[in-house]
Amino acid sequence: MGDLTTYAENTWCPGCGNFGILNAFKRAVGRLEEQGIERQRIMISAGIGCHAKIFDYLELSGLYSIHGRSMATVQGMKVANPELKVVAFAGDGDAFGEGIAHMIFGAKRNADITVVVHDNGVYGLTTGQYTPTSEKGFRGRSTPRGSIEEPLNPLTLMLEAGATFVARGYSGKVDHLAEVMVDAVVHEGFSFVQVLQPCVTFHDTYKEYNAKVEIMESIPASFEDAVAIARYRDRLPIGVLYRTEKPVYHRELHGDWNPVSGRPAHGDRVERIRRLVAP
Ligand SMILES: Cc1ncc(C[n+]2csc(CCOP(=O)(O)OP(=O)(O)O)c2C)c(N)n1
Ligand code: SF4
Ligand SMILES: [Mg+2]
Repeated sequence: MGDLTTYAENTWCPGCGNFGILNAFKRAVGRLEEQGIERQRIMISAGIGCHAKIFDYLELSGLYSIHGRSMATVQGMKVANPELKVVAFAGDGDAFGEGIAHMIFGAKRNADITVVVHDNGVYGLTTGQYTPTSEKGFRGRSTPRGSIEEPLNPLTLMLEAGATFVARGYSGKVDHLAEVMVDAVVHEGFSFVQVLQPCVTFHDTYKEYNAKVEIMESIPASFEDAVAIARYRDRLPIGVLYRTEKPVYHRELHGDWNPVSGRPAHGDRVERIRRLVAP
């Protein structure tokens, strides 16, 4: 078995936080395989942006989606074949701009998917416009005098929307991030991982993150504690903030039936259709 590396040439800027996310996910897949989740059962998708190139750099099955739609794409994969473990990679613009409805409704219905958001607080691929998570005052191509808007807090938003697993990692803490990713994929239900990811070219946050990031010793005791910790600004705790169990969407929809393996044979389907349309 290879190490998931593909033939694609890597075009991320040297020093980009995306490298840490790629390496963490490769490690996570290795650990998932040790737990009996073979890589053939892991399907991925990505939106459009610098983050999305991760799709090209991972030797895994999946579907390259469009801007803001990777989380909808993997929901479809899961409903079609519940035996799969599905992971959507998204940018902060992707997830909380164009695709915000899919994030909220995926969490609300507790779709059994994992969403990894590469949160660099900027539209990287399109060269530096502000996003929903850019801090007030952020200067970029579309906000040369500084953004005048307050940023969204992805963690509190996902907690309130109903996500059953909410975590934060940092691309500069690769091993910790790999552990968080493993827990997210193993979790049955909507798992959201916000990854703090410096963009060295348009939003270099290494200094701030290295000063503020701290690994949490344990999962906060309650939902309210998770919300309070997610609101910290002077420090940035990383790890699992919240985890709970709730019925998952595909089971509520069709119980234990698997539309792929439980699909009736061609002849049976034709017969059923014939009966349905019979006068
Ligand atoms: C519907 C749609 N709107 C806009 C674009 C143009 N577009 C491509 S990538 C991108 C920004 C990506 O930013 P983000 O999701 O934060 O990813 P990053 O590049 O920072 O990793 C935009 C606006 C598009 N491809 N499709
Ligand atoms: S523009 Fe930013 S996010 Fe995109 S590859 Fe370069 S450093 Fe990474
Ligand atoms: Mg971005």
